Amino acid sequence: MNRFASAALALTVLAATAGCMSAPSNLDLSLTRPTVDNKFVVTLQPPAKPAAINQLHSWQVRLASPSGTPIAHARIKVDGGMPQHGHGLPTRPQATQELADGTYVIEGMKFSMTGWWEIKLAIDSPEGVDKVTFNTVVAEAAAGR
Ligand SMILES: [Cu+2]
Repeated sequence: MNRFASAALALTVLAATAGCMSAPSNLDLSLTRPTVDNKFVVTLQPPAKPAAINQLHSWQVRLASPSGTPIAHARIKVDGGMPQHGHGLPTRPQATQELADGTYVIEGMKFSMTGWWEIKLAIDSPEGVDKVTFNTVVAEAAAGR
């Protein structure tokens, strides 16, 4: 094998390794999930149009009991980050409004790069305290504009 061929091979191996750092293929991307202790069922609603990288966007969270009763007057703390990169969210999103039917608005969401992000919600309500983690994959397509 000549030097050029082995360099090309090394590059191929490098590309394959970088490929492994893309989001795990078995990620649970469900937008409706039970909380860790099954006190609530949480539905996360992303913006209608995927937000561009480094642009602020709002999400909505719908909070219900396991039997479907909306949970009002909850406080929701938002945390998250990229598990594969070891960094958190670039902003500190806040639940700023409570709409009807246990729906809350989260403002200040921002993704600074493509890939696998976790969105972690800590819920504190008159019905109890619990938490839930959602996975979201920010795709290249969303990064375009
Ligand atoms: Cu990252």
